[in-house]
Amino acid sequence: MFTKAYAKAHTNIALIKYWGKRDQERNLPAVGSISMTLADLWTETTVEFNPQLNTDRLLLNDLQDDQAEIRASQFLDLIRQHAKFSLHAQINSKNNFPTSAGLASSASGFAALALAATQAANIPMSSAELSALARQGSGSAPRSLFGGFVEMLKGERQDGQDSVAHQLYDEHHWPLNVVIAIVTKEAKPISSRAAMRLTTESSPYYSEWVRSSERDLEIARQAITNKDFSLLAEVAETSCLKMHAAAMTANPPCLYWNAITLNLIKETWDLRKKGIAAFFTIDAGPQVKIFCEPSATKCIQERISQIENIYRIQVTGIGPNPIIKKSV
Ligand code: 2P0
Repeated sequence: MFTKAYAKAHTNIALIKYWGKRDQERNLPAVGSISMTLADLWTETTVEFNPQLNTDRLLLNDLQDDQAEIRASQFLDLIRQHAKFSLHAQINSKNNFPTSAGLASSASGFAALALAATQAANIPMSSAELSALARQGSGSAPRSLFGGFVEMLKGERQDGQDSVAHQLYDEHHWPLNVVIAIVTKEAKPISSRAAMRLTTESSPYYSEWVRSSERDLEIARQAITNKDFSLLAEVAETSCLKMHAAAMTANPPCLYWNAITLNLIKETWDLRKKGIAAFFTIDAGPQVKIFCEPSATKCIQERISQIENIYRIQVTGIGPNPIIKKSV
């Protein structure tokens, strides 16, 4: 029995980064990661399997997008294989934030698609199974299956069944804010997937990146448990800088930063020296995300709005679990 289903999943930002895969084909991460789910950035997706369709159709932000449609259809193939049926679906997906601005739309996008599609196909899945499914869409997507602070395990098994996400703490544990500085509207020069591959194959720092990640995860878990902002600041910036150092030293180099990114890094360090509880993180793009204690938000916003050529600043808190509804 097929129905229509809706899911809303929030995007997430990694504090301890995922970069590199131990298995390309199954999309298994080489390192674990820890993220914070964001309150105000989300994807809403409806999926309806329909016997009258002979291909999957996707509307992304009300527009046709051939590339995204192919990726979504390949993802639904996994569900069709699992459930042994052959129906195609109409998918409508909307982000309430700019889709290609380096704000992890693939994380919330594939989390929402996994939840809505399995619900619409009436396939009961455990949390671990959902994680494994979402991971095959995007490595950061399992983290968006939960609110609050989330850890994604790299796992050891070849079939990837232990490479799953789980919630460390919900969104009430430690309210933090993120000030997101969007410094360009341009698409990233190289996809995360391609850059991870280059880094794995050619960076002399890659093995050290993988080796040292276990310790970073341990420190971050401890910092979050104890709500120790200084410790989290130190380990999150270290993880981010090591990830980018490994990517920059790939051949050819994968450099995501621009001059404004560097200005924002220096500004964040300057603020911290002055006693403001703030630290930065940067993903596969030049945007800078500044984590802070809520009381520091206004000051940070004011300071970074003085920096030239910032295109937009958005502030968000820590977000909840996804919402899933049947028959909308
Ligand atoms: C992260 N990023 O932990 C890291 C940090 C970007 C930088 O996960 O190839 O789109 O689909 O598994 O999830 C972005 O990579 O990569 C990412 P795939 P994904 O958030």
